[in-house]
Amino acid sequence: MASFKTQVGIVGAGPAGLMLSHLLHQHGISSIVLEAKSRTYCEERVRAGVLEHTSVEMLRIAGVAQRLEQEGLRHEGIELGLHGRLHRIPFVELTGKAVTIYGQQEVVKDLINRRLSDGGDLRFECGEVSLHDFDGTQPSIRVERRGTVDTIRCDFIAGCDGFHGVSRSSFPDGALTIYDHTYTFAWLGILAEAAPSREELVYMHHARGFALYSMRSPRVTRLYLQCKPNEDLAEWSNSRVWDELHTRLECSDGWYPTEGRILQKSVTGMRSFVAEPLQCGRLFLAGDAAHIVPPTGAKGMNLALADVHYLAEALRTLYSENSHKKLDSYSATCLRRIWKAQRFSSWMTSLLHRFEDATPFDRKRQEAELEYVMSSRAAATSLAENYVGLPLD
Ligand code: FAS
Ligand code: PHB
Repeated sequence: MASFKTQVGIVGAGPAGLMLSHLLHQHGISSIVLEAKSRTYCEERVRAGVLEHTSVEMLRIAGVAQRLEQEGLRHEGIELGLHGRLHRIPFVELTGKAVTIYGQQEVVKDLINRRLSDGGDLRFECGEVSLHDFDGTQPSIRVERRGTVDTIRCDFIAGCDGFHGVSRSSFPDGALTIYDHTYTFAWLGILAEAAPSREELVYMHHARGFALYSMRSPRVTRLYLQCKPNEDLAEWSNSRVWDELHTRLECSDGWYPTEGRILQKSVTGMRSFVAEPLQCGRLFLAGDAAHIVPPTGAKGMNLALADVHYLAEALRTLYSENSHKKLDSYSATCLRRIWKAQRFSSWMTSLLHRFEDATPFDRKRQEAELEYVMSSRAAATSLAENYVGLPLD
């Protein structure tokens, strides 16, 4: 039974928890990060791949963008597709900003390396975590592992433990208002050892379902197919996956994705979820612990980074200026950005996916909306400014 003291106890070593710990360190604020999984697991978990302009700026200013700037792929636009016809959305021309393709696990690796080289206290495979007294003035985190219980006394707790974590479920009954929508489809995603054969991402609307062509590096591509939520991967041989991708992504210019060895195959559910408020006493939620967006808008990781940008700034002003102003408005500030990202992500999802229960009128209306976005500079600019990331206010 050991007892530790720190200013901020952080649960979860995903992009949110690690970036928060780093930003706090830069402000001279101590933290301990508790992570249930091993370091290797966190560094190898394949998730998001698109960094907004806003996130790249944040990582650059925080001094953790060296490898990102060397290995990240700068993309100045995306392509939307309908009936095999592609239309490019030129981000830089429309907004002056671009996005960067850089795997989430690479961001996690960079942050872990930096925290450890700065002497950060990261505890992987930490054991069973429980949160206490965050409605009082001396919150604590109990960590039970192999029969021993450690206690971490802290001023604040940051719940950065994702959707299935312990933090949100620690809120008292009735303290949270939940907004939730689960889609009737999912994404079958693959990672393939195939050099990208197209410069930019392709978002394709197809009668058989949505398909996305993305990438991770000059040697690895990432592709997604709309599928059933309970899709059985055993029914998807590698050749069936490539055939379906070929069918949905074949373009009128004759392009279709280059095949390669499939390194990873998974099905990811689609939901839109927000828990309000993001604060209960001295417990603050950030990232997937408070909100989930469907990945069509590539907002997941970016929202998590934005939350901790605000939380770190709020904690800095408290500790250095003894001002509670930003901490008291943390939840409201994040929720303004979260709901804009929810709107954009569900709009992109409804624009590009096949809805089984759609009427013929719905289908025509959906195609007309996609045609409009593919032909109107105003509509393309709206998509572009949301995709590259709205400014942090
Ligand atoms: P994370 O989930 O990344 O991190 C939370 C951490 O807390 C994890 O390491 C977890 O092990 C730890 N933890 C959980 N419970 C704990 C406990 N009780 N004690 C200690 N630690 C605990 N977004 C996209 O834009 N594109 C994508 O393609 C994409 N794919 C995704 C695929 C999947 C399967 C998932 C789940 C999400 C995906 N996302 C994608 C969204 C993703 O990028 C998230 O938004 C992002 O990981 C959020 O980061 P965090 O909030 O840090 O949460
Ligand atoms: C990805 O590369 O994993 C990716 C890209 C764009 C999305 C979602 C996922 O909208």
